[in-house]
Amino acid sequence: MGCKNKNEEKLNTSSAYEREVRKPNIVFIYTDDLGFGDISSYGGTGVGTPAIDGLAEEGIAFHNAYATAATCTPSRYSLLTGNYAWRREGASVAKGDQGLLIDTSSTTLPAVLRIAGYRTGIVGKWHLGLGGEDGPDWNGKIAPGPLEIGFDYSYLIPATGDRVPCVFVENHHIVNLDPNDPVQINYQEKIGDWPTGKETPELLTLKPSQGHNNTIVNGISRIGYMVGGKAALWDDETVPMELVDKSQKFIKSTSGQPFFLLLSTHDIHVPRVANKMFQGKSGMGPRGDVILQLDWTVEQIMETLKSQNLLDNTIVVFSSDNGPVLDDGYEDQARELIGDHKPTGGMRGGKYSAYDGGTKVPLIIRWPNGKAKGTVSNALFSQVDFLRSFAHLTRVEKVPDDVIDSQNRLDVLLGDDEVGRTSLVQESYLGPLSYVENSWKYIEPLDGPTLVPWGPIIETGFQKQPQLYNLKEDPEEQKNLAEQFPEKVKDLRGKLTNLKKD
Ligand code: NG6
Ligand code: CA
Repeated sequence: MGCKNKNEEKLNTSSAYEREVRKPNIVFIYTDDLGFGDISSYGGTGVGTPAIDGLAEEGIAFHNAYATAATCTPSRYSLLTGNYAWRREGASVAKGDQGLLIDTSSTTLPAVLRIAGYRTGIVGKWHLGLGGEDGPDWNGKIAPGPLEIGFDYSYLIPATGDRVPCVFVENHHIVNLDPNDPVQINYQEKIGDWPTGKETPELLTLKPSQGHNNTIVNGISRIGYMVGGKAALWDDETVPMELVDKSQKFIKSTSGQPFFLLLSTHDIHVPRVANKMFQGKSGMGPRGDVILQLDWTVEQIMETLKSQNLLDNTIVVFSSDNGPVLDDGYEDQARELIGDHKPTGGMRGGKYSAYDGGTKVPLIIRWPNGKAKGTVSNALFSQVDFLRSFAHLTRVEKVPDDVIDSQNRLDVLLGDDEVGRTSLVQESYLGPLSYVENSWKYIEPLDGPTLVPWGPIIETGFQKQPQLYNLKEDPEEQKNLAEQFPEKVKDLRGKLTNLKKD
């Protein structure tokens, strides 16, 4: 038998495959605060997630994939721009009236896919700011936003579910806004006469545990003050149904042109308010119930693709923007009812943290035609790489130079390269950056609180001394080897410093 060079064989396989599924549709389901250990196929024990597990059975489950940051805004910034968000001043957790954080002249993932001929849409959580420097004009044309950075269609939760305004924005306008009842928003002080959680806690159906005591909308007090726009308010219990409905409409309106849909779920972020279908069904309280609800979302999307005969030419990606958190500001018993379930899968830290629990997230890709079906990949991958990888997949030859951090890792995504990146950076919420190279991880020394100060009981990663862990031998980051390997510390610190200069 003729002996083919292994690399050649690999190349042949991928290119034949790529030719076959050239310009597949891409449905990217980006969840919020879902931990590595929250889904059954990643070892979660608390809640069954059959639809998500089904994706893993039909695709590749990545066990060494990272969001770039331990909070939402910077992770999403990286996914869309192909750059680390710490390069952009102010790209930390965005306020609800923040102006657009992505420069409209920058290269973005949707813009690249549009060049490749795709119709591009985003449905769900945005949290990257809207409008110019002064923020959005809520009652007029809300721009710039997704439509100015490469999306053809958008249906947004403007910031987060726990930040005002609690309204959907479709393309440039608030949905169902009555011009006689304009929306007013203030993040500094109370405006209008709508009750607040601080003044009238007796009106609340869900009580805050930290912050979240400003304007009450639907019995839940939020971050920020709001008045007006009554007819436009969303109903927390049907937000996922609304997002599924808009996603289905986007998918169904395809006319043969390939499409990219970013479905950015509100689940499982706070406030965790499950629809009646899921209330009390998980036995783990609202946090478990909204995991079931998230699984339902995935099921609905897969059924839609199936009924539209699109499964054979659509890539489905499933991931999360940062690690998990239990008490994130509302008394929803997440901590009390967690039982043996381990949302981080046993990793140290969680949302906000410099430890791996903050950024190592589930990532599943289902390719059409059963490519690498049912496999697990341990290749090192960062979500910042989607931009160049999908550019390569869709034959966009020249990605402009403003995309600094993204690498073409299509072979990893296809399951053909089991090594992946050699290094990546993780951004914690309050300060330290970490630099991972192969199995080493360096966390820069910084002075600050060792626990997230407002109450989620998560280690931040702050330590005055440098930290060095061997992730292969010590994935729980328990044994700081910095003193034992000073040269390694010096080497990784130097590399991180150099990267910051790029
Ligand atoms: C924090 C909020 C938290 C959440 C987070 C952003 C408080 C006490 N905590 O400031 O509830 O909204 O910001 O989460 O206000 S993220 O997933 O969108 O990054
Ligand atoms: Ca998040």
